Amino acid sequence: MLPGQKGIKEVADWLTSASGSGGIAVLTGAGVSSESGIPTFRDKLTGLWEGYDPAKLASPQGFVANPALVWQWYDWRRGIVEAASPNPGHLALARLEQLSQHFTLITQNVDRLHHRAGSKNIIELHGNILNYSCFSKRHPASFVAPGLTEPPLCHCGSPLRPDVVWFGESLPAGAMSLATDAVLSSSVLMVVGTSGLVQPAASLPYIALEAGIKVVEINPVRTPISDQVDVFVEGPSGGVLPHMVSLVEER
Ligand code: BV8
Repeated sequence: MLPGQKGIKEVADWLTSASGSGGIAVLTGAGVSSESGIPTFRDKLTGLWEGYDPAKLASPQGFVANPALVWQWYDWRRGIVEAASPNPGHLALARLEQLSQHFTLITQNVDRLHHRAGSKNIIELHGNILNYSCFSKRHPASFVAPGLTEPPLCHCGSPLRPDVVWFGESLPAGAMSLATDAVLSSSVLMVVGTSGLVQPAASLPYIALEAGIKVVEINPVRTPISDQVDVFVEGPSGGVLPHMVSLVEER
């Protein structure tokens, strides 16, 4: 049997027993949305933005240096997100949650596709691109007229920005401790579609490994944790996850 296939059956056994008692935690990154047509952070961004460093645009410094450019970059991304649909990988994770007594989905993604796929217990570590915030509060998408080419001012006088966590900004209060607790109270952590480069989210698999929790990684490309996890399944999440969850449903 191919190692990948053997891994999938073994993981299905672990998920079946974890769904009953131990609990399942999942950490997702941009890769889980790539089959929905949303560019990941570190693949080449096509079109107008080629050659820009996303980490520079996704930062307070980048916004202050060129608010119109950052505003248009997020407007472009928001358009892609709004036109995208959850893919079979998102749907499989929502199904796995229905099959599990204790299930937490921790995502680095800001596209809300897990919510649209039907997942319920979600921790968004990096915010939500469809909303806005200013330096004092959150604002819903409806607060801003479409088609602007630079950030409008909030009535508090500060410029509006996307409601996401930029590099150099702290995560939402309590998000990391909630995520860490969810990982430590599970018997399996699935790490899906992340390059494992962004902290502190990237520390979660190591926390699980330290605690002796089984860690399963799904990614078409090996990452810094691939040699340390219990099972590395090489493949796209949109193909691997539905197959894995169908094996759990058969048991
Ligand atoms: C913070 C929102 C306190 C914005 C994002 C140590 C500790 C703490 C902080 C740091 C630290 N070291 C450095 C830092 C600073 C920084 C950081 O981590 N820098 C890195 C780049 C070195 N961290 C921070 O600033 C964080 N804040 O800790 O506050 C602090 C602050 C400063 C200094 C110290 C402490 C805030 C980080 C949040 C940044 N915001 N997003 C936006 O979206 O515009 S992060 C951004 O990257 C996205 O959320 C993205 O999801 C995330 C992580 O990337 P990935 O999801 O992994 O995506 P990537 O493209 O990299 O990889 C995609 C993967 O998918 C690949 O592996 C690919 O093979 C795979 N794939 C492709 N197709 C598929 C697939 N997998 C499965 N199926 C497929 N079909």
